Amino acid sequence: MFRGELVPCFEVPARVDHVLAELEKRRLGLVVVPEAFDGSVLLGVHSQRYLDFLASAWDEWVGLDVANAERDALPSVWPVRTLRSEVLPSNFAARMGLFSMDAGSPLTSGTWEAARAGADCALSAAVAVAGGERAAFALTRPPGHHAGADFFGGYCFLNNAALAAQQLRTQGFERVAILDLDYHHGNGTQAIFYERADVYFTSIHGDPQTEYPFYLGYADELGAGAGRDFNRNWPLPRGTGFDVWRATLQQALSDIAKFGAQALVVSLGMDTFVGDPIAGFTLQTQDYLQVGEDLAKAGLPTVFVFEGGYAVADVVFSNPGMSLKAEEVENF
Ligand code: Q9C
Ligand code: ZN
Repeated sequence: MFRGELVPCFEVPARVDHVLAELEKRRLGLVVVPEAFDGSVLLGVHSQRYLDFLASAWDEWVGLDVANAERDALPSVWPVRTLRSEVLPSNFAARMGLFSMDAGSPLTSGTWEAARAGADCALSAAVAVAGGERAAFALTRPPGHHAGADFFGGYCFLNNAALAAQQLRTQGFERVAILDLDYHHGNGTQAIFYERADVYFTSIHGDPQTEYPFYLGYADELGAGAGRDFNRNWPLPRGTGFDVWRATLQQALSDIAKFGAQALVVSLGMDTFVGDPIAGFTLQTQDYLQVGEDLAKAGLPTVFVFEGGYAVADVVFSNPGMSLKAEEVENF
């Protein structure tokens, strides 16, 4: 829903198809299908009532009217401020609004299955890193970082990066850092860990004064309770280029080192790219090589989780020099 009309979604399957095709072509590493996790692992991050809603939402929607099978479900009413959000209404539209944050993230027939598969992908990457891999990239969609413990929005339903971080905690990493590089602030991930000292969250993003998700992501959000000083935001103005962005990245990495992180989860949104249709930074293709070098220098076991990035055909790497040679692939 955009300006009163239903418009095509930016978050489309082709995003992942392009990246996967390029990964296979350039042989950047072993490509594996994720394992399927038991649904109970999602409770490490999300509430039971939210998961129950998501799992049954499509069938409920079609149950209201068989014609709904041909149209997406969108929220139309929300429990803002003085309205009650602890009471679970039986009305479907009321529950849809209770569990959502915007009108730009429709539910469609495969949403739950796709979100589950995306979460499986992030969890599998975390398991691989916990098992000794230096890094693993979870090629997920839908993305996850806007999804909170009990709400969807910003094209996100299950918080893949939060699930990966929680999995690393469960598998013995005492201190885990999440570095969110998507153009949009990772409000869901921040909120999930806001009162925890064991997971440090830091994000570089467009200033919420002008950029989605608007209502979170300011520099004065430092964490609360036991989590005080374990949250740090780096809002930057629309139009920010690579020099300033990279200097900010280095500050964020320095804080992650001071925190004493034993593992890193990178929310890898590629909507920082200059050609992105819904974002405002101006990073260029070759800049991402330096981002990779900076992240490598952090020297931490790392789970990369795909987030946004909507310049669909350009989001893949177009530098043939990046491909590994056959013997390097063997050693990957
Ligand atoms: N006219 C992620 O990048 N607003 N989500 C779009 C388009 C929502 C982005 C407005 C942006 C959500 C994961
Ligand atoms: Zn984004």
